[in-house]
Amino acid sequence: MSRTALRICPLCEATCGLSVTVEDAAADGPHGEGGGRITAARGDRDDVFSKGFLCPKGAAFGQLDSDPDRLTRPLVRRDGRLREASWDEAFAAVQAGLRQVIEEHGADSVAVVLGNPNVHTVAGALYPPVLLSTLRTRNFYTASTVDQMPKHVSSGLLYGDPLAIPVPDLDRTDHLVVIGANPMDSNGSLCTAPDFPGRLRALRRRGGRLTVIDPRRTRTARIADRHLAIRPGTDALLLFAMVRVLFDEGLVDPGEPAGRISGVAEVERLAADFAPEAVATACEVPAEEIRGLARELAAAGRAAVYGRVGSSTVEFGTLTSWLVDVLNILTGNFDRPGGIMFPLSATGAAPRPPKPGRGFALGRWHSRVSGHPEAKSELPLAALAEEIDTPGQGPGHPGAPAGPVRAVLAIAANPVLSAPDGARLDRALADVFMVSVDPYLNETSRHADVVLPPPPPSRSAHHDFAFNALAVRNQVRYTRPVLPLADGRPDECEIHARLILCAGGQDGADPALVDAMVIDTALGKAAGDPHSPVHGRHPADLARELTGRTGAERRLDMMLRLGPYGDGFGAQPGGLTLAGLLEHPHGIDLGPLTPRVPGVLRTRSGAVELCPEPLVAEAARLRAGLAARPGGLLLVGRRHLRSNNSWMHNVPALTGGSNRCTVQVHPDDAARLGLTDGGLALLAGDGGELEVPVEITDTVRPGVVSMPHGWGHDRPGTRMAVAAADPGANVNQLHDGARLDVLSGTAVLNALPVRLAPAPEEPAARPAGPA
Ligand SMILES: Nc1nc2c(c(=O)[nH]1)N[C@H]1C(S)=C(S)[C@@H](COP(=O)(O)OP(=O)(O)OC[C@H]3O[C@@H](n4cnc5c(=O)[nH]c(N)nc54)[C@H](O)[C@@H]3O)O[C@H]1N2
Ligand SMILES: Nc1nc2c(c(=O)[nH]1)N[C@H]1C(S)=C(S)[C@@H](COP(=O)(O)OP(=O)(O)OC[C@H]3O[C@@H](n4cnc5c(=O)[nH]c(N)nc54)[C@H](O)[C@@H]3O)O[C@H]1N2
Ligand code: SF4
Ligand SMILES: [Mo]
Repeated sequence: MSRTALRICPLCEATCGLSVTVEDAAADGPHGEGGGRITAARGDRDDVFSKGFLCPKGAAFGQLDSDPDRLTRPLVRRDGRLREASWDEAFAAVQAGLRQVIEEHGADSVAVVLGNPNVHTVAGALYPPVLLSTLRTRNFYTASTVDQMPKHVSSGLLYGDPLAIPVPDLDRTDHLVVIGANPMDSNGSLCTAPDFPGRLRALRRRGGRLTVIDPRRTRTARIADRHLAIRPGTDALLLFAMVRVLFDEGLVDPGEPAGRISGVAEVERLAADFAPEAVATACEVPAEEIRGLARELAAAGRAAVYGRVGSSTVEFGTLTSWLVDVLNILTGNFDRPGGIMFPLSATGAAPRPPKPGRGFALGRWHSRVSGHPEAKSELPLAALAEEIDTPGQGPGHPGAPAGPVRAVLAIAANPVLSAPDGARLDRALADVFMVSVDPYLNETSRHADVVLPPPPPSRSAHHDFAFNALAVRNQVRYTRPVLPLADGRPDECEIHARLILCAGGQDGADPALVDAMVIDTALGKAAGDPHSPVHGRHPADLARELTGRTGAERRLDMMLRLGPYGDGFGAQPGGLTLAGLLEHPHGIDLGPLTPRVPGVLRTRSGAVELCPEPLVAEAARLRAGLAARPGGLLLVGRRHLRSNNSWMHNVPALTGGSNRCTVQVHPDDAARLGLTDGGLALLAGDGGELEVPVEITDTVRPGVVSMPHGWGHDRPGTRMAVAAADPGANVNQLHDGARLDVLSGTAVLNALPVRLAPAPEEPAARPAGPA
């Protein structure tokens, strides 16, 4: 019997609605899942946001969902080998291992590592904050510090809230400037917009302009009106020069929010050093192009500057992320339709009267070994290996943990491939007590003492807690699991809840207690808040009103009801509730983005603080480096439409074709270096060297080479047969982990100096392989 069901795609930030064909089966499926499987996936034409769009990854949802290499039972290490165990045995092992480390070495000796899929799962949104407050460790690491942390820091400094990230109002802008992003392949990031390609085409159709700044002629650059093939790592210079042009030519006009912005004159003084002529050589972009772009931005009715990974994972990532917003603000494109705007998510905080906030602090504590400042309570993922493998107390950095990390809880994370110098982390992880919450036995989880596999997405509920706060249109959608769990198998929320109990030494207690405690605390807080619609009501009475089949659903119901569109537990009749949302399986459209300043601001002054002190210091550092002009090859990354970071190379439908791990080289560089297309090259960086097949293409500019990340699936002890058959090489082995954007602790993954030569005839001795 087959039927169709709806499911939001969890595979990238676009959050498309899928209509899946389900083949039900009574018994357990072939791989120990509950009965049934997904046999096809199409775009849901009635989805209020994605309107039928889907990409090749969404189309492969069924294959990805029923990948036979997915783990179905927990694994526990006994006598050095990972063996299948019962869930109770696995959690008992987790608690014993964690409690021993905590009791002997203290709370900070446990590191929590959260990977990217946590922003795509309900469990990843709801439980890690509780886990962290239970563990109370300063060793907290996430994929943000190999990704968007610079944007959090810049938002924290500008707006007082690191989570207040304005997004380009794609559907209403007249000129979009894309810096270091390739949404035609990535489907967009920090800008949730199903059918990003269609939205870009619509921009062109309505007479708007698209400018792309990228060292590669990406698929996004190919549909643009203007492509500036900048020298990698120099965007801060180019953007500063644009700011200078705006001031020089009297084009600064912040518009409506002007009365709420401080520090404009200070920014003008900072920009004085960055005339277009002064930066043109370093950026390898003619001064007139820079001037022209600044003028066009100021002249556009409604324009938005948008920067992503290539503007973030670079030496001046925070400065660049800040300059993106500065340009939007100075040209009057901040917080207005067609510019950059703050979404209002259905589970976010309800708007309240503006008041000065607590501001945003950096460096409240530091890492032990290298003294990296925390940012948003996180330490740099690039520093995890040294925090494990360096003994002793360290030189006494302020607020640093007292000793090394001795246990690692990795949830949906594969840092052995995604972080710099994975080989070092690979060795270090072998020596700690480790728990992985991961569906695969991969390069990272193979080191775990306990692996806790979550069920596949078809058997998980879905709501985009994270991405609705970054979406180009306000809307809300929720989908329940489309297939049942196998008997006794916990969903990922229950896995997280039990992990929290283990961390607190309470294994065996009812995991529902975790949700009950969160609900009790949140309702207590709301009841005590004079601005809340439930002010003065009894938390226990409110809790009884919550609906939902699971603790996570009850929490969603609570957040919706207290949120900006909520029913306020009856105070706003007709407002959102979980029950109401379930009546709209294709979602509820909540309208276009609306201005949110000053309500969204949390700075101490209550204003947008345009020129924060830490960035003044960074600007000085940028200026100091302007004179030096290192030549040589620079490495940048790239993403392939049919891939996602490190974990989709095991899905046959997504492999092959142009989705290959090659080093792309411009024909001029290839000729100069004696490289041939398809031949092997030796690529070397600070951290190591790799042999990689050469792909000669003029889509990379001269002086730039490009390699994708997430490859290197050739380690023993993994269970990903398809990926292992075409393993590729791990580009992050070229990075030694020492280069960071200093303010945010984000690894420099783009604009890395590298050397390239034909590989020697005899295969070179490879860098030390996996243990
Ligand atoms: N050189 C270079 N390196 C990069 C980047 C780059 O551009 N260049 N990009 C960086 C970026 S932007 C990011 S976000 C990071 C990503 O870094 P990571 O988050 O470490 O990498 P992923 O490959 O996304 O790995 C996710 C892990 O989650 C598991 N997983 C998948 N689905 C689920 C699920 O539903 N539940 C659970 N519990 N686990 C699941 C996968 O099996 C995998 O082990 O990589 C970064 N690394
Ligand atoms: N298909 C696919 N989709 C994905 C992912 C994936 O792996 N595959 N990963 C997901 C994740 S975790 C994320 S964070 C997003 C990322 O989404 P995007 O940021 O759109 O993705 P990238 O393709 O990494 O784009 C970065 C671009 O920056 C360019 N670049 C590199 N260095 C510089 C520089 O110094 N200056 C400028 N101006 N440009 C530079 C690169 O050439 C590249 O084209 O994508 C998400 N979606
Ligand atoms: S763009 Fe593709 S991977 Fe991303 S949510 Fe949509 S269907 Fe899924
Ligand atoms: Mo990312």
